[in-house]
Amino acid sequence: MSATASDSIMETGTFVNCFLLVISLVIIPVNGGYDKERDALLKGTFPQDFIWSSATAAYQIEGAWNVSDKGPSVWDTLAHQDNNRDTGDVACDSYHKYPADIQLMKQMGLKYYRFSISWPRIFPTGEQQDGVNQDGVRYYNALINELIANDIQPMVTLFHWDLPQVLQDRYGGFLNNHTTNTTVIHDLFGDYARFCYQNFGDRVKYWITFNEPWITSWLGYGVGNFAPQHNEPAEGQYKAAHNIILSHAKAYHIYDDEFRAAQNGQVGITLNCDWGTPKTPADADAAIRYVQFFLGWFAHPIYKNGDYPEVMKTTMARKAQEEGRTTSRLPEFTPEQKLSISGTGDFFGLNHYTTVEVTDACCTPIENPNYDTDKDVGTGHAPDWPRAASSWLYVVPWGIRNLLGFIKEEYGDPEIYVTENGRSDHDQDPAIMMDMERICYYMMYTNEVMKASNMDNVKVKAYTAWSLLDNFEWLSGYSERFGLHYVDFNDPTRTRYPKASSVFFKQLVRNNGYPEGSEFTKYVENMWYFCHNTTEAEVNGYTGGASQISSLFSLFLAIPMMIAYSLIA
Ligand code: PNW
Repeated sequence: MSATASDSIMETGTFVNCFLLVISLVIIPVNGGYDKERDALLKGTFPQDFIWSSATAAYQIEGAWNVSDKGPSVWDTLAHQDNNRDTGDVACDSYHKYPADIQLMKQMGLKYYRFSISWPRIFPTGEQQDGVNQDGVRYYNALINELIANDIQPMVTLFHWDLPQVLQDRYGGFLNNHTTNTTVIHDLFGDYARFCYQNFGDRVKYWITFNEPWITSWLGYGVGNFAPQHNEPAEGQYKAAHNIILSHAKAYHIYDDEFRAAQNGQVGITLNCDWGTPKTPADADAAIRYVQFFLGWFAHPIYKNGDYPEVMKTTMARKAQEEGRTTSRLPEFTPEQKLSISGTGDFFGLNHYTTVEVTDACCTPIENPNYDTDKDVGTGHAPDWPRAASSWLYVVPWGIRNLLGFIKEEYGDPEIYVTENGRSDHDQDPAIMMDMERICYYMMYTNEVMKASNMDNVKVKAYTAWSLLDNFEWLSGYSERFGLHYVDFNDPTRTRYPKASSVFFKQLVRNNGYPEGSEFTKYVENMWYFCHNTTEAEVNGYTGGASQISSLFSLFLAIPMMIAYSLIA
C-alpha cells in the first residue's frame, strides 16, 4: 500500500457511490428494532481455523497497583484524585489470581486470550534507562507460560490506556512536540515495544500496539474526562492521534526490522468504531463522514495510504478558513512519515459495540470548535433499539455486519480480528447470573459476524468477547459489568463465578457457529424469538411457548452451569 492520488479519487468516487447506493437500498428503510429478513438466523459454521477469544486489560483486572517497583500510570492518578472513586488498586486481583482466570478460559474451551501489558509495570517511569521492574517482567512471563501450558495462545496489547504518569509529566504524554523533530514519545514507545518483543516474543505471536487510540485521543486529550484529563477539544485529540499513529508505525517497523524473521508473529492495532447509519437518505454522506472521522482517522493512514481521509482533510481545511486560522487543526504528515505509516498492519483489530443514527448537520457554527462539531453531523438512536447498562451502548446487531463490509471495501480486504464486542449489565442485587440479555447479544452479534464471513466474504479471522471477567469499567468503576464471569468486589479473595453467558459462549465455541441440525442451533432458534422481542410467532419456525424456552434453558444452560459451578466456585 502506498500513497497515490488514485487512492483518493477511488475513495471519493466509485467506492462511496457504490456504498451510498447499498446504504440507501438496504439500510435506510430498516433502522428499526426487528426486521424479519435482515435479522434472520443464519445457520452454518465459521471457517475451521476461526479464533474464539476473550479479552481483558491490565488496569481493569490486575490490581497490585504499587507492588515492587511498578510506577503509577495516568489511570492510577485519576482514580486516586478523590476518595469517592472506585480504583484499580485491587480490581480482580489478577496479578495474583491469573491461574484462576486461565482455568475459566480452559473451562470455556478458549484457545486464545487477549490481555494487555502495563507499561509502568515494566518501566516504572516509562523509560528503560531509568530502570526495569524485574517483578513485572516475571509476572508477564509467568502469565504467558501458564497460558501456553494450558494450550491458550496469548494475544498481547502493548498500550491499553495506562500511560506511565512520569511520561505525561516529563513530555506531555502523547501531546509531546507532535510536529517537530524533537519528539521523544515515538522512540520511548518503540523502546518499550522492543523490550516486550525481546522478552516475550518467543511465545507471543500476536501483538496489538494500541487499544482504541480514538478513546485516548478524544476522551484523554480532547474532552479530558479520561486520563490524563487534558482538556483541549479544539486540537488536543488531533495532536495525540498524530503521535499515536507515528508511535504505532515505529513499533511496527521495529518488529519488522529486528524480530519478524526470528519470531514470525503479527503486529496490528485495535481501532474502535460505532457504525453510523443514515437517518434518512439525505444523511448518507453524513454517515460516511461520521465513520471516516471515527475509524478513518486512524485506519486510513495505517491501512490505506499513510494519510488522513480526504474528507477529514478537506473538512478541516474549510474549518481553518472559516475560523481565520493559517493552518488546519488537523496536523500534516511529512512525505517520509506517510511512507513509514502506510501498510503497518498485519491484521485489522476491531472493537465494536454499538451503532448510531447519523443526520447531516452541515455546517455547525464555529464558536468553540471541537472534534464533535468538526464532523458536521448529529447523532441519535432509533427509539426501538434496546439498551445495555452503559449509557452509550444500544444493541444493534446488524451494525457490525455493515461495519465489517465497510472495512473490507475501504481498506483492501484486510484480515479482521474482532478484538472486543460485548454488553454491560448494572451492578445490582441480586446479581444478574442468568444474563439472558448478554446471551442474546452474543448470539445476535456473532451471527451477524458469521453473515459477514460466509455471505459477504469478509475475512474475519477472530471474535473476542469483552470481557472474561467483570472488571474496572473506567469512569463507571464497578457499576457496569461486562463479564462472562461474575466477580464479587466485596470479597477479599475476588472469587469468580460463571454467568449463564459463559456456558452459552462455551457451546458457541464448541459448535464453531450455528451448524444446521445441531441441538445447539435448535436452542438458538427458539431463543431467537425471545431475543428479538418480537411477537411474530413464525420467526424461524418458532411454534412453542414460554415453557419450551425454559426447558431448553435448563438443558443448555442450567445443568452445565451447575457443573461449572462445582468445578470453579
Ligand atoms: C472499550 N464509550 O472502551 C475498551 O477497550 C475496554 O477497556 C472497555 O472496558 C470496553 O470497551 C467497554 O466499555 C470503551 O464511552 C469505553 O463510548 C468507552 C466507550 C467505548 C468503548
